Amino acid sequence: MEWAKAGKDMVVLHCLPRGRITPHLSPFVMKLETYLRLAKIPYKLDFTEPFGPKGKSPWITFNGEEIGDSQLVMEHLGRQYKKDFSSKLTEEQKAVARAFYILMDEHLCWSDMNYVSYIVSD
Ligand SMILES: N[C@@H](CCC(=O)N[C@@H](CS)C(=O)NCC(=O)O)C(=O)O
Repeated sequence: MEWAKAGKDMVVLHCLPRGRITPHLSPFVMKLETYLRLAKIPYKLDFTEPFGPKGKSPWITFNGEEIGDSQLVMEHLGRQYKKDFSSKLTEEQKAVARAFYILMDEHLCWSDMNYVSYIVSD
């Protein structure tokens, strides 16, 4: 497999190219790359194959596995590297965090797309 050449324990983050005046146009890539940097997990960027097996971006390859969806990737890497930043939360706090994540990822982020189209068309 092409991305296995990246080496053991190296995350390859596949995504669209960076924005002109933002680190990235995709909020999902912003979230995932911020997590990788905070968790100090080694990663490389790939802009040549931005859409993964499920046709969405971002996705990663990691030790021969292909994983899509920024949240599932963070949960997977959190377990692998013991870098789950929610692990110290109570069950109630985890439930609130999950509600906010769904509000942001599934609903509010799409209103941000007006801003993205402004940047792209500028
Ligand atoms: N839940 C996914 C959402 C990813 C997503 O919707 N990415 C957009 C780009 S920002 C995409 O790939 N859209 C293509 C499509 O929906 O066909 C995640 O967190 O990674």
